[in-house]
Amino acid sequence: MKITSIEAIPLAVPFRRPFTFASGQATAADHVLVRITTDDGLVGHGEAPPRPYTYGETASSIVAAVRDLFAPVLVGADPFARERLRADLARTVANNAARGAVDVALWDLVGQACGQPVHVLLGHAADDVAVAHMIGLGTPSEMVADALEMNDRYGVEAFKVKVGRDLAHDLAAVRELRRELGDSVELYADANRGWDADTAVVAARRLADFHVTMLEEPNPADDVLGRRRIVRSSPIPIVGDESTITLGGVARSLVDGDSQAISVKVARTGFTDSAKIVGLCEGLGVSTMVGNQIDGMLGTVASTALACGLRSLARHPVEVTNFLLMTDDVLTEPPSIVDGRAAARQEPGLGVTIDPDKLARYRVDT
Ligand code: MUC
Ligand code: MG
Repeated sequence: MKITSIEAIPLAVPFRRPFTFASGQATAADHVLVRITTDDGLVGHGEAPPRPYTYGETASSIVAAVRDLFAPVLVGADPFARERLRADLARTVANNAARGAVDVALWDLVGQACGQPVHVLLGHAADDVAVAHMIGLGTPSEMVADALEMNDRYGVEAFKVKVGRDLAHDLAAVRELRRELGDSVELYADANRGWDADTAVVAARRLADFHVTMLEEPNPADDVLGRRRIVRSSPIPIVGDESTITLGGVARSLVDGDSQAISVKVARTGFTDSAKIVGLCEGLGVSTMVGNQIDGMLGTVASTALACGLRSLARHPVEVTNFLLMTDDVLTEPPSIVDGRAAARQEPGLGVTIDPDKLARYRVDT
């Protein structure tokens, strides 16, 4: 099997409401659909969500990276040669979302060629996983209303609460969430680097008082000594997310003592490097969990497949609810969440079909 073409198609799908966090705000899904076609007629898909405030990529940079840097490496190659392709693609530094989407599309192709779903190829740890919902910044009552709706409507019982603003405001929101949701739900927090180290040291202790289980990216990890001070004094694990975006970066962060658990995102490390990161962390006794790069529907299907594929990831609730922000998308069948769980698709590859009318409606390159 040989790759004959690779396309990067920019899309624009409106959100129902903006999603806000300490380092930025997303107002629409300006994602890039990556489509790889082979000489035997198979078509694999991946989705790249640009997050300029986190990684510097834009839809235009993703289209250019796929077209100018990755396509010349991929056309003519065998999608099964994933290790060789990984090394070739890694010669381009950064551009993580672009490379992640290419890797997802390659696994989609391999799964289709083998007649196996991706989560089965990865290791088939589970067929479904518990879901976590990420609550964006807002007033305490807005944040509580969001959580209660996800709990009532979808049965979700784990919530990642965005924090990283004025600490009193963040603590008021967490207090309200704990009071309204009760003691049995899991709350964990993500500051997206919004605090300085002194604030974060206090925040970690106060959050633990509300039985918050983990704290993600409390401050910029580049504030090296400040970050280590937070890790040393925190009663709850400090999770690396945007500071741990490559295999080597995860290793360095763990060795240096900057993080104690790792958020793994298929949107930036695809399946191949996500699996390597999980293996590294397993060997070190470090917990991993599937995070969400404000993924669209295709990315959500991929994240669920990753979690169902690998046992360490299947253990913690998986962040796969952000697609609900989208008014629509290009898949014929949206992901579903039932009784707080998301199921892996059982069809070969990712099991997704692109709706041609929706693609024509939402693509912005014509
Ligand atoms: C997260 O976990 O930080 C917000 C920006 C981004 O790139 O990912 C999200 C969620
Ligand atoms: Mg995060």
